[in-house]
Amino acid sequence: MNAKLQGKLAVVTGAAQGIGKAIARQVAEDGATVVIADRNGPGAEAAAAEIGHGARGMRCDVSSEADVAELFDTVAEGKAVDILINAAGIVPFISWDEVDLAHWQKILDTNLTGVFLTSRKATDMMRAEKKPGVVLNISSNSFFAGTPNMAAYVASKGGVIGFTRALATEIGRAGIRVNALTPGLVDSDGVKGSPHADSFDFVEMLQAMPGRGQPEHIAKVASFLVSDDAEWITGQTINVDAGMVRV
Ligand code: NAD
Ligand code: 4PL
Repeated sequence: MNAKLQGKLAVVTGAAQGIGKAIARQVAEDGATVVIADRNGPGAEAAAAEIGHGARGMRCDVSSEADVAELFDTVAEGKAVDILINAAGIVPFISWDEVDLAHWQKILDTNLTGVFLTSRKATDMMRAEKKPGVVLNISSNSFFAGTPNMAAYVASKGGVIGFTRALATEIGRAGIRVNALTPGLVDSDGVKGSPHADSFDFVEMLQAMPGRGQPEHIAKVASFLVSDDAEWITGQTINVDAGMVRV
């Protein structure tokens, strides 16, 4: 077993299914103790049981400040986690004519404010203990591509990249690294179950390499980025999309 994350405590949000779940599995296999935090509480617990390695599941809506406070205050009895991976997200398929303020707000609340809330709490706790730590935010290559039918989503994912850069700059002195990862289209549970799944078929033609992105493609890079092998990488956006966009 590769134990590059041995002894680390990691929170992975949105890990009841999809990319987050694959990341939780990979970091657990790489030695970390994992807490799966998801709005879907039973799903979080089921994923944790499936992954094993001492993984635990907790219900947490990342857009709720109270839920996020409760998560981090209970997860290690008030002690800081080593690793925060923000994978919780809503992936909409909605044409521009349908985008109203309620939709915009809902997407921003989870995809961007959720990243702020968890980062706020986790990095405050790390610094209180003078503990080095890592934050990894799952953005999307749709920010570079301007992918259609997801305007609020693309805006939220650009916000995540901007926030990643700013936080990394401010917090590097505390020994905390902050990076973003931008997947291209991935056959996640959410995408496979979407009534619009076929609408993304055009993406494969845009990739340099053929094939459909899988959650495991993302998980391997995520585990590297939160490991000490990436100790000199911070404030960066790592694109993982079979060469669809060249950043
Ligand atoms: P998915 O729908 O399969 O899983 C998303 C998970 O997030 C679900 O378990 C859901 O319950 C959880 N979640 C949603 N809102 C939440 C909230 N407010 N609080 C806590 N948990 C919440 O999605 P996925 O395709 O695996 O996407 C995971 C991440 O990867 C998202 O951030 C998404 O934007 C990003 N991403 C996905 C793709 C893709 O093609 N699938 C591409 C680029 C980026
Ligand atoms: C290229 O983040 O980046 C579809 C769905 N196609 O969610 C995404 C691309 C989707 C993407 C995304």
